[in-house]
Amino acid sequence: MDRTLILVKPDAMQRGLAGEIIARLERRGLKIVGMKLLHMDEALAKKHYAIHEGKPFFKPLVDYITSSPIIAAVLEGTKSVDVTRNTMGATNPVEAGLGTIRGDFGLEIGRNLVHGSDSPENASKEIALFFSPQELVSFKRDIDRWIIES
Ligand code: D4T
Repeated sequence: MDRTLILVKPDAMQRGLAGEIIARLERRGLKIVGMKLLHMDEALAKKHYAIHEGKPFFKPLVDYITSSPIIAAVLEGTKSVDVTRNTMGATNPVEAGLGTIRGDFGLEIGRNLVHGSDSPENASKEIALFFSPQELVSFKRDIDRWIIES
């Protein structure tokens, strides 16, 4: 399964950009196979960002990601991790290219609108943090059509 996890972060939710962000990823051809609105608690935030524990931006990052409800979604499609990350743009919006989500809407690294898994291995782990298998649908790809199987 070529899947990735995205999070529409609190700044994007507060600015009313969730639809715009998801639409951009959908228009590239990625399929939404899971989606939920949730308010991350500190424990989930610390697990999700465990790799950054001990870094100076860790606490602000956890405070920020838990500051309001967010949207978590699982996207499926060819090279979904890479396609999602190049649609998002560089982590620091100042360095993100125009035409990318962060390049078009962001300015601060601590308010960079959207998360996307950075490898297929991490995508699997992150998807399991946010979704049970029963919460995901599977699609059967038939050249240019997608048929919902469940
Ligand atoms: P996420 O994980 O949110 O999709 O972002 P990236 O994959 O693009 O970037 P990351 O893991 O390196 O950083 C996670 C998160 O921390 C914030 N951050 C990062 C920050 O506030 N200051 C920093 O110096 C860095 C490197 C932004 C994204």
